[in-house]
Amino acid sequence: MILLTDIAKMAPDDYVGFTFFIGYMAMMAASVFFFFERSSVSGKWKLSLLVSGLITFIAAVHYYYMRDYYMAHGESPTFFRYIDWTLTVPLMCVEFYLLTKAAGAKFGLLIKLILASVLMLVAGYIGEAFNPAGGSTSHSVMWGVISTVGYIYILHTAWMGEVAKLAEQSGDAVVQKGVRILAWFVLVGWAIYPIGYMCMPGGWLSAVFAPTDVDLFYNIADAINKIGFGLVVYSVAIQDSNKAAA
Ligand SMILES: *C/C=C(C)/C=C/C=C(C)/C=C/C1=C(C)CCCC1(C)C
Repeated sequence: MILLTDIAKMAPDDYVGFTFFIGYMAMMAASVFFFFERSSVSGKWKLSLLVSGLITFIAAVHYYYMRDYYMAHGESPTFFRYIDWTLTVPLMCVEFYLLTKAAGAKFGLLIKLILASVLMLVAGYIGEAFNPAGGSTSHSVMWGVISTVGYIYILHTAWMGEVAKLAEQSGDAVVQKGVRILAWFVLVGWAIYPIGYMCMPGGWLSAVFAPTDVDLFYNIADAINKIGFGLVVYSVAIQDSNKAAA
């Protein structure tokens, strides 16, 4: 009931609300696509597609709640946002691990990537959720910088570290290209998140953007990264399955 009255009140220029609704639907549609397409790829890729579908499905469920939270309170659903990321970012690390596993990726690589994402997200959560009323620049910058350490570790691993080296060693052009595109997602797509973070009160961009614009950036970034990542993995899986069948 609350939901229906709030939808009726949604302003035509509520872009944040718009991206919550469209983000929810896009994540749902992408999940259906990845789950169904598992039957089109060869056995060794089915787990990767399942993970792609889980990432967008977990996001869809969180968007369902975040959308309503935003409609009811008109503020950022920071708590749900970070639960979503804490589940989905490690699953994106699993995608890197599965792609390079055939080339010899060790379980330790996955653990290191997950620890770096936990650092990135816990620091980001403290930065946002415990930002003093009215906003504190020193608080947001300090936790933002700590979070960036985790981000740079993942970025480095994907571009120059273990993931990049394993892709190189695999001698498989399809996997190499896939890993390279995912590394671009981490460099460009993931860089949208710190921009959103800086819109919060006290943040470096708070003079230019409204506090709710945090969610505008996060919603756009989530759609690009979660669905995009899954599509890259899907394209690698399809190409490799066709190659094997030929
Ligand atoms: C599906 C969700 C994804 C891919 C989320 C990624 C989130 C980040 C890359 C967040 C990074 C942040 C920083 C690098 C500094 C400021 C705080 C964060 C958490 C927004």
